[in-house]
This record gives sequence, structure tokens and C-alpha cells, in this order.
Amino acid sequence: MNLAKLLLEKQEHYANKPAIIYEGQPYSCKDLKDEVKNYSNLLNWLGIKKGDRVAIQLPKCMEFIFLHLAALSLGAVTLPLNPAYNQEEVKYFLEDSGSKILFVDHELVQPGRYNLENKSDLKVVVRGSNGAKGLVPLLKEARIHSSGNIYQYQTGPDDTALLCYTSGTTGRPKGAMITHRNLVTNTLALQEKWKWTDSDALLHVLPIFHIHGLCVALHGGLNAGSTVILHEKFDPQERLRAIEEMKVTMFMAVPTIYYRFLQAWRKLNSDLSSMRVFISGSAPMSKELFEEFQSATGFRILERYGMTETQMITSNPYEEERRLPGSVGYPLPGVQIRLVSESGNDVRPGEIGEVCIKGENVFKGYWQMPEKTRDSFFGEWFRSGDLGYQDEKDEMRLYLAGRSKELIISGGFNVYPKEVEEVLCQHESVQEAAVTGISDSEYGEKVAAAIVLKKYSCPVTSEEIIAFCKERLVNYKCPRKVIFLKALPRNAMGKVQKHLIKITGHNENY
Ligand code: MLC
Repeated sequence: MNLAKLLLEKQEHYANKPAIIYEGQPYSCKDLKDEVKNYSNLLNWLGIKKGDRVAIQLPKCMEFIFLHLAALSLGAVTLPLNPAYNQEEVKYFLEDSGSKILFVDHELVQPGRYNLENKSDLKVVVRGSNGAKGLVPLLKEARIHSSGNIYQYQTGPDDTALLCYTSGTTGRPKGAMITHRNLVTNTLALQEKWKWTDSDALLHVLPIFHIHGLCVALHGGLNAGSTVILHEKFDPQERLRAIEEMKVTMFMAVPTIYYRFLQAWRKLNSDLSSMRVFISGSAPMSKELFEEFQSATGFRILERYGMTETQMITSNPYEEERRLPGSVGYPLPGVQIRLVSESGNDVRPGEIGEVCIKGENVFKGYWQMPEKTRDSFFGEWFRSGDLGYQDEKDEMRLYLAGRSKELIISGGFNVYPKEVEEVLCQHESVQEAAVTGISDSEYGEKVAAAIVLKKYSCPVTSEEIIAFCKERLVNYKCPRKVIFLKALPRNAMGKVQKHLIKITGHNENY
């Protein structure tokens, strides 16, 4: 079983049909296959073998897609990295994963940004450079020197295809090992549930370094033989025009993007009649946004539920009248869910329990972290950390009801407070810190911090604290608001009572 095989064989039915239109430039199914062959030739020539980790830190571009499918076709493992990660974060991901090669944009390796020179065991290939490490010169050289005899698709269902790093409540981010079986079965399940066909045109506006943009949207589109219209960034007005001009039928996004979509649509009032389905995930969609979107555009957004470790778990039904605000629907084919209490017993219908998941969608564990893997399972069931309840009167429809662990979801990105608190405490003036989410109509939540300064520390401003975080953390994890307190509120056991910390209004300087 191999995901690249599944996707590339689908392209064989279509030859000149555009598989992807990237910023207006079409790539036919044949172009896609040819380029993936070129890139697998390059990887092979550079010594990449089955199981090797191939790190890709590129903006959303065609090279990313060619490399990803090429790595998978060789049995290697794609490690997608957010281009906004800073040097310290990237260093950790490369070292922890033992990546053999990094494909990076020339902007990121400008002097002063990255210093990867001392990592002699890591090959670095630079997109946008004509030097010895340049991607284009290397592709040419590989074509001249390689035998072209590539060992392809030799993977089993349980071989790892993707290594996606996720943060958690404790410790450094963990690499979730996602297998070919996880990807193939989930893609096929979504195709069936969302009635995805080769007549569809998907407008793709999400980043491709996370599973939403990469697995759900891109793999899904290629598997169905539809045309994927890719744009690097989400510019609401431009994309609304694209829906009309390119007869788009499917759109996938996080609630923040729907919020901006709706604001732009109200101004433009563009034609959405080609649209078949709007799908949302990665963060809870508020009832208000669901209803406002429906009353303005006439479409009921289809909300689905998933996470990196499990791919997609549930989806609202395709039938419009069965899509309900606040509900994430029913398990996908091949996926089972169970709701359990803290003591590990099944809760009764209507009662809140932790959502646990079993099925071919569930990852095989965290890279080189057997204990963390064990802790994340409850027998054979993966513990999501999400709380939910099922409606007995509606065929056990699932509703989510918060989290058992602390998590902030900002614009569809997960932020664990602990990671931000650890960075804040590295500041020489900070005694302790408590990080929490404050609600925001556009982003859902934004990161905010309450800080206690050391007794004899120099005065420090919230702007300085934020700048300190920006040097150490990717942008969306940095606090947007900082307040200073004399002490953090604690209970009798000494546990910080975050619900008692009220962070509103502007940053407050000390
Ligand atoms: C950007 N910024 C954010 C942010 N995104 N701040 C908080 N939370 C976020 N999510 C900040 C930047 O740091 C910057 O700040 C300013 O906003 C503008 O940046 P930008 O580059 O212009 O970003 P913007 O266009 O605003 O991005 C918003 C967004 C983006 C919604 C398009 O966040 C996004 O692409 N979200 C999708 C996330 C996603 O794909 N998640 C899937 C995870 S998989 P400053 O200070 O520099 O001005 C998963 C599983 C599943 O969860 O089920 O899907």
C-alpha cells in the first residue's frame, strides 16, 4: 500500500486534465506524474532510501507537492515544516527526527537566519538558489547522472509516510508517525462521505504543512481526480472571484477563514452557484458564524472533526439539512469512537466523556517516544483529549464539549500553554507565567499571558515580553496580550487557577 501510488495512478485516467492549478498556472495529470518522477530521481540520486526522513520547509508551492509525493513513492517519510518556524524550532525537529535532507527556501537560509552549516550529516537543498545546493541545478545533475532505475512503492500499510510534529501539555513536540494505511483509508472514506468526484474543482487556501491542507484537501482532491486550485495565501476578495470564474465546487477552511470569507462576500455578493459544499475543521465553528454564513449565502457549512494523530474522525452528513451547528456528526467508515469517563468507563448517551478513537485512521505512535505513545492510548483506543457527548435520539450524533487538557486553538493552529509558559520563564525578569486563551471573534482564541516578575528585576514592558517570545516561538504561539500580576491565583494545593485570571483590553505595561 502506498499513498503516492494511489494518487498518481488516479492521474493516469486523465492525461491532460489539470490536476492542480497553482496561482493560475495549470499542471496536468501528466505534468504531475512526470515531475514526481523527476523529484524521486533526485531524491534517489541524493541517497534517500526507504524510511529516511525528508524535511520540507517550503512555502506553499509546487516543489513541495512534487517532493512530498516523490518521497512517499520511494518509501521515504515526509516531514512538513511551517516556514514560519524559527531556527531553534527547526533545529529541534531536524535533530529529533534524524532527517537526512532538508529542502528549504532561499529566504530562510539568508545569512543570519539559519545556521545549519555545522550539521555535516544533513544535506540541505535550497529552492530559489542557483548555487551548488540549488534545487534546479541539482535536478538537472540528477537527470544526467542517475540510472533512472528507481525502486518505487515498496511500502507496507504500516510503514510511516508522514512525520507531523504536534505539541502537548508536557515536554517538546512529538513526531506523530502517520502511515500509508492511515492516509489511504481516510482519503477513501472522505471521498465516499463527501461524494467527491472528478467533476469537482476544489479551491485550496490552507497551508500544506498540516494535515488539513495536505491530507484532507490535497490528497483528497488528487484521489478524486478533481482539479485542485491552489493559492499560497487566502485573499478573500480574490478567492471569491475565483469561485465564480473557475466554477469552484468545493471549499475547505478553518473558521477564521470563513469569518473573513463572509465579510468579503457581504461586500462583493459574488456568484456562489457553482458551489457544492463548504467544509470546515481544525477548530470549533461557532453557532453564530454557522448561522450567519447560512443566512447570507444560503449554504450550511459541513463541519468535520479530526486531529493529526487520527486523521479525520467524524463528519456531518453530506445532506444539507442534516448538517447541524455545534455537532461534528458521525464516525467515518472504518472509524469507531467511544466516550469514556475519567475512570475509564463508558459514559451513558448524553453524558460528557473523553472521545477515544479506534480504526485504520489511528497513527502508529510518536517517533522514538514509546512512553508518550503508551500514555496516549487507553487499551487499543487513542485518547483524543477532547470531551464530547452523543445524542441518543439522533443516532448517537457527536457533539464536542471542550478539552480534558489545556489547549488554545488560534485560527486553526494548536497552542499548548505549557510550551509558551516555558519560553516566558526563560526571560531574565520573569518569575512565573500563566498562559491562557482569550476569545476572539476572528481567530476563535488568541494567546494571552499573565506574568509575575522577579522581585528585584528591571522594569519590563509587555512589548518586550512579546518580542522575546517572537524570537523563540512561531508567530501564532506568541502572546498577543500580556498582563503583569503580583502573584498568580492558586488553590490550596498550589495549582494555578487560570479561570480566575481575567485578561482583557490592551497590553498592560509594568
Ligand atoms: C497568523 N497570525 C496568527 C495566526 N495566523 N495569530 C494567531 N493565530 C493564528 N492562527 C498572526 C501572524 O503572526 C501575524 O501577526 C498576523 O496574524 C498576520 O499574519 P498572516 O501571515 O497575514 O496570517 P493570516 O493571514 O492572518 O493567517 C490567518 C489564517 C492562518 C487563518 C489564514 O492562521 C491559517 O492558515 N490557519 C490555518 C491553520 C491550519 O491549517 N490548521 C490545520 C491544523 S491540522 P503579526 O504580529 O506578525 O502581525 C488540524 C487537524 C484537523 O488541526 O482536524 O484539521
